[in-house]
Amino acid sequence: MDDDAGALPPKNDFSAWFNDLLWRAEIMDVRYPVKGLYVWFPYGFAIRKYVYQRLRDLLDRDHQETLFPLLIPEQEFMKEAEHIKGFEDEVYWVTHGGTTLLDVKLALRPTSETAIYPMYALWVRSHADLPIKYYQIVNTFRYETKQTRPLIRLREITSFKEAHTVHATWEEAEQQVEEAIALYREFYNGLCIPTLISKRPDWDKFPGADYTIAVDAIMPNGKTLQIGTVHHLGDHFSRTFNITYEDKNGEQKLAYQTCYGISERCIAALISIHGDDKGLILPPAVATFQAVIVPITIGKRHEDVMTAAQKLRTDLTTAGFRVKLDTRDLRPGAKYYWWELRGVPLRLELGPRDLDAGKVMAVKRNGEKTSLELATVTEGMTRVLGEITDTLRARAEEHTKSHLCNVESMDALNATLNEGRVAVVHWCQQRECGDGIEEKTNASILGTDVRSVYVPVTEGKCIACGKPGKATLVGRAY
Ligand code: P5A
Ligand code: ZN
Repeated sequence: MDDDAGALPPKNDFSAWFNDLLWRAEIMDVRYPVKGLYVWFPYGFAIRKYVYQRLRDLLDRDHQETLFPLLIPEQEFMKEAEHIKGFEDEVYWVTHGGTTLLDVKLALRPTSETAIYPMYALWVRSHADLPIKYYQIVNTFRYETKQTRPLIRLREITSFKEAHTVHATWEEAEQQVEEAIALYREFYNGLCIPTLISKRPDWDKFPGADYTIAVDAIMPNGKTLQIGTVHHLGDHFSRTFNITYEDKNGEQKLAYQTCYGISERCIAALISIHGDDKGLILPPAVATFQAVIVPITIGKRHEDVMTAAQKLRTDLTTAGFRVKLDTRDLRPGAKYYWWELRGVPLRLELGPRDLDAGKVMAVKRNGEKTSLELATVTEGMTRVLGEITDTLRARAEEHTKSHLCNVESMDALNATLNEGRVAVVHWCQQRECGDGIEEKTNASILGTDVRSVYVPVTEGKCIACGKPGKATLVGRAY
């Protein structure tokens, strides 16, 4: 990478900071010559690997991983009316095989309901087959017309985790929605990303769903990013695709379904929420390297220090840490700068004096220093990495708390949004008032029934009409 091309813009110039950091920290290259498609650098792809491994581990507790085809025949795609309406403007079509026009057009999956559910219809026979809880992690394609951005709004979503479940009753599907929300909460807590979880208004639910629960994060500029959704599909798709089962009394019954998804937006949130003016800050759980060892060698102690640094690396690697030993022929200062930009949580500086004292200097990404005993270095690492995680989580929570504001009038709402904050208002849940609020503020109603410690469930007068209303999040969304 070319580190000489000026400095990273400050984080308060968020868009510039984000775009610049993606290439400087070697996460994504945005120069691929198709709009909305981007390339993962190996360093960024390693972060993705650790993030998605956590997601897999959570799902694997009671889901099974599967893999469906990318191409969906037109007849299947066109079966569910609401779903088509929601996606028809976003679908890429494959129309030719070589020079031959295909008999049946094939859609590149924008999401896989219409690929998976015809197969579920074949697989589900009796109540004993239920519930089904499968997921896949695949690329999906959406011809997005809003401004595309790396990791945030892609035309090829490279890392789409979609889970699709089938249940005997509406209530069991509702229970699954709750479990999926709990799972996403745990996932994001592991990434130290505070979430706002709420029920989307009816006009903003997933095409073909009974209702949608969304997970939003507040980005540094106060805009919200939808970083996951959980949908109760009722029997909309099971009717269309004929997913039925024989119940205990031998009767044929319609099944009920849910689906829920997360994309690489989780990594956009991770980078944005934790980073600072110096660059990336990665939580140890998903850092490409959890620590970098920088040997400080001078004169004739070079060999000693290098030998000790290699031993340190071996000890830490054996204990399960991801560690990089930076032996490049660069000044230590240049190495510090390099690894700070790339967000490594801990730097281990090892020089002759540390060595003689049986110690190594551990410097956290925020500059805090602690001296660790070499003899018990793995315990020391565990403790310090734990502290780093706690600090990051607390810092992110503070950001979220300070970007939420209770608002009781339209004027105050506009002011709050313009300050880059997310508002909590009361809203009567009527579409008319919702449209009014959105138009007057150029913002979105994110949702009601907010599940967040920062947003108590309250009732009050609708800020548009004065009738009784529920606590509702309003924000400017990506
Ligand atoms: C749930 C999984 C679905 O597609 N079908 C299977 C359901 N829901 S969704 O809300 O449309 O998408 C799930 C999540 O994916 C992210 N997302 C995107 N990320 C990057 N670029 C895009 N173009 C994009 N579109 C959706 C969102 O986080 C969304 O919640
Ligand atoms: Zn109202």
